Amino acid sequence: MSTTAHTASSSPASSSSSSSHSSENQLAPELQLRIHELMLEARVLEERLITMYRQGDGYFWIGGPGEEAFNVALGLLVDKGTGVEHDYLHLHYRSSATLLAMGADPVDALRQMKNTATDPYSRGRNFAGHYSARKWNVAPVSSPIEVQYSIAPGTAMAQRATKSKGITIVTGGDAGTAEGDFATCLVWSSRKGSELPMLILVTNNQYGISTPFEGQHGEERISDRGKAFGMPTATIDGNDVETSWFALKKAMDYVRTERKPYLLEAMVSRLNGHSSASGANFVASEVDCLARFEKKLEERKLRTRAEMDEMRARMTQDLLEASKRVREEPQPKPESIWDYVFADKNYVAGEK
Ligand SMILES: Cc1ncc(C[n+]2csc(CCOP(=O)(O)OP(=O)(O)O)c2C)c(N)n1
Ligand SMILES: [Mg+2]
Repeated sequence: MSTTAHTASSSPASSSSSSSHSSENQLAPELQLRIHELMLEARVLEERLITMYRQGDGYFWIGGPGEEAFNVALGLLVDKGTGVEHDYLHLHYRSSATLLAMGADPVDALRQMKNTATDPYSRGRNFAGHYSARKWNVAPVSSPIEVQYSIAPGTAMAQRATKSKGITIVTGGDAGTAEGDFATCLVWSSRKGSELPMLILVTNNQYGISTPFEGQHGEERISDRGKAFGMPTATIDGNDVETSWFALKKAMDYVRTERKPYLLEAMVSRLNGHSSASGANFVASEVDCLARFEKKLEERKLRTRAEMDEMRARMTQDLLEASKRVREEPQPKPESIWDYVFADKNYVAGEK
């Protein structure tokens, strides 16, 4: 796995110093503990979703075990809110940890798995990991892969047109970058004089369902493609919490300040295979970012193994109980089938 960080010759704005950093390469202890808690919660949530699927409380599972280090950092760094003044997110179906880090209730993910009418993301209409949250500018996650890359320039254009401070963040997998939408994103975000404030992310787990990364790409790194469009790029070890945090911070600072695109590729793991279609069993041969971070926390004497085990047991028990409650929640009524097909209000014109 390539873990080399590199930056294109066009120099991005340097990361501003922040109170979240306790040294050059280490985050402040409280932030490390918060990140760990969120990573653990995201992992336990995905384990519960897989169990629900296996027990017949859902039709399909897909999610993000193996992307927690990168995705939690992303969620914590987002400027969340509604409208152009805040960041827009065009996410992937492996983004659960980002949503949790932004403050989402994990029980809502169970509701989506069970397709209840109480599911706030799709009212029981979509499957696991397909988030959508107007209050935080999270555009609906799409099952057809990669379309988010050609949709995202739209919100970035609105941010450019209104001279707002928000940025647009788009993320997706490595295999999907073979599709035209990814090229569309690079073209539209980088037109000279009309550059867009876009953080373009790729989480590279080196698989597209069952197709290995090897042999699919002419370029050495996916991020290298951004160089042809004059944007700063980097490929980083997305399994490392601090590498992810500092790389995201640097890239975001650049996009926020320069109002231009940045392409960041994170090498991550796919810890439970592609989806329930491939069994969703744990793949022990891949790097586990959570286990790696826990070892670091122990070495740094920030959290003991016993404390982490206790946290995991408590979170597992809480979500088990929540899943039982969710089972009893109502399913969407048949007569509601046409709801949400079209917008019921003209939000663009300001209708509330
Ligand atoms: C347009 C489109 N083509 C094919 C598929 C089937 N499909 C679902 S996931 C997937 C692989 C995606 O791989 P990647 O982009 O690397 O994301 P990952 O699942 O590895 O995170 C494919 C081909 C799809 N959903 N949409
Ligand atoms: Mg992939």
